[in-house]
Amino acid sequence: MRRLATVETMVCGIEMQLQSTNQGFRSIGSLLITLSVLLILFCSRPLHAQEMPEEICARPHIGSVVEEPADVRSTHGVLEITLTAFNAAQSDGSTRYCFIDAQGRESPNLRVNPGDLVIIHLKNAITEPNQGDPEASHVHSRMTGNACTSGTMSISSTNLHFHGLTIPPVCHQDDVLKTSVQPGDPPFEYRFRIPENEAPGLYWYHPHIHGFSKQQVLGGASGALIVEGIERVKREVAGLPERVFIIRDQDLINPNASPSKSEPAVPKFMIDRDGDAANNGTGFGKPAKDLSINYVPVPFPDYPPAIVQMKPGERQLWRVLNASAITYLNLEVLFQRFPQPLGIVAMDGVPIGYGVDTQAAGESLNWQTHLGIPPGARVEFIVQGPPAGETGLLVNAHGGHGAGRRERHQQDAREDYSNTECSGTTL
Ligand SMILES: [Cu+2]
Repeated sequence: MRRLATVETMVCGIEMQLQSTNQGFRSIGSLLITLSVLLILFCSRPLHAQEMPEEICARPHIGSVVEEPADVRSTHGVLEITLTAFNAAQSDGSTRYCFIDAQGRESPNLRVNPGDLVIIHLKNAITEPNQGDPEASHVHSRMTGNACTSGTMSISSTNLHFHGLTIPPVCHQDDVLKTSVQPGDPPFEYRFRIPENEAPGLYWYHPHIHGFSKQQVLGGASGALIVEGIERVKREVAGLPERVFIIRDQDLINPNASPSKSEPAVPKFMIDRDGDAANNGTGFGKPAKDLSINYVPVPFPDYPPAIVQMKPGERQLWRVLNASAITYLNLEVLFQRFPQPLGIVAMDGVPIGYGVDTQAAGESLNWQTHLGIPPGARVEFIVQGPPAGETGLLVNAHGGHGAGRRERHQQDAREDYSNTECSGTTL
């Protein structure tokens, strides 16, 4: 079992009481001011872009409160946005990738309605990686100058795939075989219409440069796309606060940490060239990848959890995207170590029972205590917050429940994997 996040009840309401109390009791004012400031810091959303405006692909600190991606909504039937692909080499040798809009928002949620027109101006600001890197010179074909027919697949190329949307694989829509935007190219325009009959739910966007998708997705190049209207299909979610959680994997932040005996040992046949596709471990006391939730890293070996805040006992709709390159998730929400019921509303952007029986679909939730989510997949579910004063845990439960269950889950996951929309790659 690996922790991802603690689920904590919010204390924001106390902030106002302390401030008003502070005005009335000047003799202990300094203490109360300190308390107020601490609570305001605890309750307010961290503003990473404003804290570090100069940092490209800025990421929250380990142990941060999980911040939702910014929402960009369509207006009058049109969602128009400029996204720029950036990369940023890190001192540990890893490279971050991200999409940033004109307002500086990283990997925003794109919220659309069926029938909407989507216009994305994609710019490529990726800088060349180290010269001499054999992967950097791994180019499948020469640049042509026309992004539609380029076919250039290199580590500094970019394009967009709209994972799950039923739009045509043609240039300016969802083609990823030829479409490739190079650094210095003029902005490339994506222009397509969300089908009127697109199921409401969670989809996502990421670059799909063949041979390099994995590095870019591991680096964080991904974001959510939400087709609105799920509450009209599933009335149980109407009025619920919703959260968007994007779980990504990345190379180990502490690759030199000592192997841990609590990490599961994986049979050799399970270990592939990525280390281990199920991310149960390399077989040597370390996981293959670290995970992050909305970019808050939760690294091996201590897994210091990110913090998810909820009101006590509050029911919320969690829209969880596994934007990992290789990692299969088996999520559980634990209160006092007990897995809590999670009411599945939709999988892979399609509400349960959608299109089968409208009446039955409108009233059906699928209650489970753990959720197997292969790379690229999405699960949307209702979760209830812990009681006041209690803290829950969001965990990736691989390895915590005995080998039998683990192997069964891996089989399930591997079967699911063959059904993901991006065939032929690890995504
Ligand atoms: Cu995909």
